[in-house]
Amino acid sequence: KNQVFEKLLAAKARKGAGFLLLIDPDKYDASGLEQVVKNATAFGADGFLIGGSLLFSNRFDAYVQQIKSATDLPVILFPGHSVQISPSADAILFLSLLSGRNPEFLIGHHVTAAPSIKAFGLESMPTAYLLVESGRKTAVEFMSNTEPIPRHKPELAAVHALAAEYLGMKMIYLEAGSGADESVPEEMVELVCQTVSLPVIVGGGIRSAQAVRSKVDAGASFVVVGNAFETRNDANYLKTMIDAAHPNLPKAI
Ligand code: 1GP
Repeated sequence: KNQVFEKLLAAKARKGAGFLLLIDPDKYDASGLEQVVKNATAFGADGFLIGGSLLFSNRFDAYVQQIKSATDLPVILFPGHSVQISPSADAILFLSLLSGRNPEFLIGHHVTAAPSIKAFGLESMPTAYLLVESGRKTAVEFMSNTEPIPRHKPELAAVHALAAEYLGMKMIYLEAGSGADESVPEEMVELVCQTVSLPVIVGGGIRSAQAVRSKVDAGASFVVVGNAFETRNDANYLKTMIDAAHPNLPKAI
């Protein structure tokens, strides 16, 4: 029970922060998928998120199995929709899109998904998903039909995060959206981290080791990167990005 969550917290405590690789399986071919999972595992990533805003092909479960067989790190569902649930994963980020006011993404999909989560025995990690304005409209903004938090209003993100903590959620996910023009501002990460005692995940539009490190320095417990590796298949780049999320390890930049 809560094994994946405990594992993530332990990694964060030991390494200073953690690195999660987001995989949108539709963006990789079979050998590319296996390669990036094996490389990330070898380079010390802390887990994999699988998901995206668009529907995957009907091979979703096969993709999850393929990832599981290439790594012993936690494989965590990051569903853009309640159909993205697989019995082969270890856990699920049970996301509530708290920054929005669309009931389907606050509770609707959760009710649809709950029986599968129970039947599959997936570990559920209740997570407040806060979408932050990041330039051009992102897929998650469009698909969820919600308004993101203005990027110059860190105090709005902080009060949403506080409400999440009082609702009993386990983590906060500050999301700029996959492939975002601009990542979540450091001032916002910092204020959210000062306001709540929950682990804060930051993702969306992070493309450099410096950007990874500046989110960690602002207080992020976990940094998520996905898009950057879909467009740049470079093992050394992947390694540098992972190292940047681990300030307590000797290899860190
Ligand atoms: C998206 O936060 C994740 O949900 C990661 O974003 O794909 O832009 O790295 P990128």
